[in-house]
Amino acid sequence: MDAPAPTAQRTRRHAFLVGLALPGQPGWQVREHLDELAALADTAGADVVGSAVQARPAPDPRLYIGAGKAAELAARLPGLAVDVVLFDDDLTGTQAKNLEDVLKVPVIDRSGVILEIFERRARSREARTQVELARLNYELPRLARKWGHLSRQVGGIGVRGGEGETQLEADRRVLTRRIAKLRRELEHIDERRRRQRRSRTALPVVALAGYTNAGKSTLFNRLTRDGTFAEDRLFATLDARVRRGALDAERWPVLFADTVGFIRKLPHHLVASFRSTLDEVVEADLVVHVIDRSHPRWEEQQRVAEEVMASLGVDPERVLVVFNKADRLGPGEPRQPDVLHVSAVTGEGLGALRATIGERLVRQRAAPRPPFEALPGRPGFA
Ligand SMILES: Nc1nc2c(ncn2[C@@H]2O[C@H](COP(=O)(O)OP(=O)(O)OP(=O)(O)O)[C@@H](O)[C@H]2O)c(=O)[nH]1
Ligand SMILES: [Mg+2]
Repeated sequence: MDAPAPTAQRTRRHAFLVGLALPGQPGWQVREHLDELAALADTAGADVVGSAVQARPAPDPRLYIGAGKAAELAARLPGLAVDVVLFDDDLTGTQAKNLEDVLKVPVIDRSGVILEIFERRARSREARTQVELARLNYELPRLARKWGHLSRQVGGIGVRGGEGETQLEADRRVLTRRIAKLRRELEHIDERRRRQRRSRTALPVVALAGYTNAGKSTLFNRLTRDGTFAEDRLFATLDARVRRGALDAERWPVLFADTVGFIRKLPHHLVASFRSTLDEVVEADLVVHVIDRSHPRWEEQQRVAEEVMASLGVDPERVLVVFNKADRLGPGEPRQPDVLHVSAVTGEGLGALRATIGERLVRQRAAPRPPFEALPGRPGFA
C-alpha cells in the first residue's frame, strides 16, 4: 500500500476517532456513536483513517483514556498521517492539553466538531452570531490550554509564569467582552424575530423538528414547494425557515417552519445560542417530529429529539410524531398502526399527513377552519 500523502498535499484532514466503552454500555452502542462521529467528521471536512475504543470503568481525569492506550495511539498515528484526533465525548481543558502533549496532534472533542460544522454552515447574520457566541463560550474554559502551548513555545527565552497569567487574564477579558457584545446583538435579533412573528398573518405555524438528517427540509420542500437546501449531510439546515403551504386541495393555508436538526450530545452552548432559532419550534402551534424510520437507531434518535424538545419547553401535547423515509422500509417490515408513515421523496402518506395536521390544529383550536371563499386563491398551494 502507498504511504499516506502528507498533510500539505491533501485538502481534507485525516481524522482518527476515539471512544470509551463505559460499564453497562453495549459494544454496538459505542460503535454506533463512533459511526455518527465519523459522519460528523466527514461533514466537517475530514476523512476518517482509523478508530479505537477503550473499555474503562470511567474516563481518566488526566487523559480521558488510559496512559497505556494513549502511548499506543501516539505510536500508531504517524503511520496513518493523522492530522487530528476526535474524541466522542467532551474533554476537559486539562484532558485535551495532556492528550495533545502525548499524541502530538490537535485533539477535538465532539462539541468542537459540531461547532466546526455549524461554523461552516452558518450563512445568515443571525446564525453566524449564534455560532460565534457558542464558540467563545466553548473556548473560554479552554483558554488556559491555548496559553499553555504558547508559554511552552516562548518559555525558552525567559518568559515567566506570572506573565502567562497576565496574558491569560487579558485574553479572558477580551473574550468576555466579545461574548457580552454578541449577547446584546442576539437580543436585538431576537426582538426583531419576535416582531416579525407578531406581524405575520394569523396563520397557524407548523414546525418541522427532529434529529439531523431525518428529512425535515425535504418534507418542508414537499409541503411548501420551496427549494430549501436538503442534503445527505448532518446539519444541512441552520436557519429556521418559514414558508406558506396548504393543508388540502381547498387551500387551507398554514406556515411551515423548517428548523435546525438535533443530535445526541448536542453541546448545550449551541442549544442556548440557537435559542432564537429554536423558538420557532417552541412557539409553533404544532410541532411535527420527523423521524427517519429507516435509520437503524431511529428509536434512540427519537428519544434524543424528545429530550431536546423537552429541555426547550415544547409541550408534548403539541407534537405529532411522523415516521419518514417509509419508502426505505422493506415490505415485510411491520408498520406501527398509530403512527403516520410518510416519504418525503416519493410523496407517500403526505395527504394523510396534511389531513392529520389539520385535525390536530382544529382540535387544539389554533386554527378554526376559515370558510373556503375567504381564502385567497394563491397559485402553487395545492
Ligand atoms: N429515501 C428517502 N430519503 C429521504 C426522505 N426524506 C429525506 N431523505 C433524504 O435524507 C437526506 C436528509 O434530508 P434533509 O431533508 O436534508 O434532512 P434534514 O432533517 O433537513 O437534515 P438537517 O437539516 O441536516 O438536520 C437527504 O439525502 C434526503 O434526500 C425519504 O422520505 N426517503
Ligand atoms: Mg434540514
